[in-house]
Amino acid sequence: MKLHHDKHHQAYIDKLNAALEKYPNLQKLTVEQLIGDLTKVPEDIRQAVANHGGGHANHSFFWEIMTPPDKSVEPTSGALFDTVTKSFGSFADFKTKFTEKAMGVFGSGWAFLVKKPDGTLAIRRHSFQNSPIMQGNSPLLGIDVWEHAYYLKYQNRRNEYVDVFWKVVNWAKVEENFLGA
Ligand code: MN3
Repeated sequence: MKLHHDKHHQAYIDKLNAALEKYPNLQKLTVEQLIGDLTKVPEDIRQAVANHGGGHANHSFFWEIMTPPDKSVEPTSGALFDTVTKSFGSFADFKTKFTEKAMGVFGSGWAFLVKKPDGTLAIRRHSFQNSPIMQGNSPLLGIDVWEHAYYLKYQNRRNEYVDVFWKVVNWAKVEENFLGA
C-alpha cells in the first residue's frame, strides 16, 4: 500500500498536473469538479484528465475508506446499515455481492458501492480509473483491483486481497460518505 500510495497515486497526480499545465483556469477546480463534467474539459486533454484525474480522485477516496484492522468495526445498526440491508437483503449478502463484483472486474478497474442521485444504492464495476463521480454517483466504498494494488503481496490471488480488504474497511468513513452524499 505504501508503494501504491507513494508511486502509483503520485503518478496520477503528476500526469494530471502535466495535462492541466496550459489551462490555468482548470487548475483552480477541484478534481471532483474536473471529472464531474468532462464535457467542460478541452478535448485535447479530456482523456488524460479522465485517466489521471479519475486516478487521483479514486485513490484519494480509497485511502480514506481504510483503517487499521483494530479500528474496522462493521456496523450492526444505523442509517448505512439499514439502507444496505434493505437494498441487498442483509449486510452479509451485500458483502458477498460486492466481493463477486470485485472478483468479476476484467482487467484493471474498481468495484464501488455508490449512492445514485435518486438515493438508491448500487454496486458497480468500473474499468480503468473511471470514477462514479463521472456518472453523477457518489462513491461510498470502493476497492482498487488493478494488479498493482495486490500483485506485490498476493501475486495473482485477487480473492485473498479482497478477503483481507474487508478487515480494514473504515465503516465510520463509509457511513460519513453515505450521510454526506
Ligand atoms: Mn491503484
